[in-house]
Amino acid sequence: MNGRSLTRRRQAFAFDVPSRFFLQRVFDPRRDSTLADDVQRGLRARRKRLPPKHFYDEAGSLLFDRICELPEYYLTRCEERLLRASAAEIIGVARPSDLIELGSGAARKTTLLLDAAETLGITPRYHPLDVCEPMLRASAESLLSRYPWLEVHAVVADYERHLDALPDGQRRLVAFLGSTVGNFTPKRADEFLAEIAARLRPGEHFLLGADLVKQVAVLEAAYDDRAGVTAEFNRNVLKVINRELGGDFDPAAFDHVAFFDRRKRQIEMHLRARRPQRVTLASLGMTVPFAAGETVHTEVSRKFRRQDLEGLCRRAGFVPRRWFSLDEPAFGLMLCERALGVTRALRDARSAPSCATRRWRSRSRLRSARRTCT
Ligand code: SAH
Ligand code: AVI
Repeated sequence: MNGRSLTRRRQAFAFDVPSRFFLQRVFDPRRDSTLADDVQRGLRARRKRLPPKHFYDEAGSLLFDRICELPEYYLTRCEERLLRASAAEIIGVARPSDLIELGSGAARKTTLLLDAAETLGITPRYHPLDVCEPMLRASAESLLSRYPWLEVHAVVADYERHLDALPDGQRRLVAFLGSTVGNFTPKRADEFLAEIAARLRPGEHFLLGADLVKQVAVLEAAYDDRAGVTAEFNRNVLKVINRELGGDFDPAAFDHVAFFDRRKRQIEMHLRARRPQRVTLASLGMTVPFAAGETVHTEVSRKFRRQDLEGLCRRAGFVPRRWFSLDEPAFGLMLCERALGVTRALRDARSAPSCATRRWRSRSRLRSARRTCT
């Protein structure tokens, strides 16, 4: 996206929105965002934390796109290499009428799947789903000009709460790439995949791209690059809070910290206060004290082994069909088919809204109760 403002691109696009492009807003990030709740809970906690989805406003999405180009951040290049080698087989097995991509971002690697489809004479509709609308529009624009046959039905949604908006289709392939599954805790990853499986029909497919465990030095360099782009990405969440919640965070007063926890097999990103400070969040009427050295945990990025991914997919109700991997640096792609039978995870995911949805609903109820009381 070469750093150009996505909003400017969107304005240019608005003049020639082709009939092959549709955009559905399942939520309005400015109105229905969980940011206020997440900040109230996360910054009041004994160990302060913020969920990673709030990195991705327009600036954060562009920063992530720059991360993908960094020499240290091997993930995107590895997945790209793997997809280049395996896309024909993936598309040949899944034969999708609809390609749904969760957390599609710049959709850099989607072209490899669409190229393979084109070669095989398959013309799936593409459904990118992301919280970042400017990025959805920019990526759609570039895909529509590349593929004259393509229809793009973009969905602005929070996949943690809006999986009920998973587009329908005759024979869907749901892709979750970039190792974004690693940004979930183990429990949330289980719930999330089970919810996807519950929404697919037997015979439909799920493609999961995930980073694999490797030498600590390689992992840590990928999350603490020399140019400081990841540090800027990490601090971006403070800028989002300042803008959306009337905060007065000084991002320069926080250090970027990233390390690999061998036991949990995860990179952790934190922001560490350089000095004691008090931050005011005007819209929430809240003041947050920080001791020098105190941290806010902003992201986990779990690293997997093949057996971890197989277990994750099977527990959710998928049958792994193909495994593609690279050794150096290690990265894996698992193509699964939705199982025929109904597993316990599928029954649970179907009989109740996801835990995240339940948590969100009860928090919303709490919020409106609070509003009514004050
Ligand atoms: N899949 C792309 C982008 C990965 S970055 C790749 O492999 O390069 C993670 C993407 O997920 C971002 O585009 C971000 O906006 C999106 N995202 C993060 N949390 C989300 C959520 N809860 N719901 C929807 N999209 C989310
Ligand atoms: C989107 N996600 C998979 C990235 C990752 O590697 O966990 C986000 C990221 N965080 C720091 N660098 C990149």
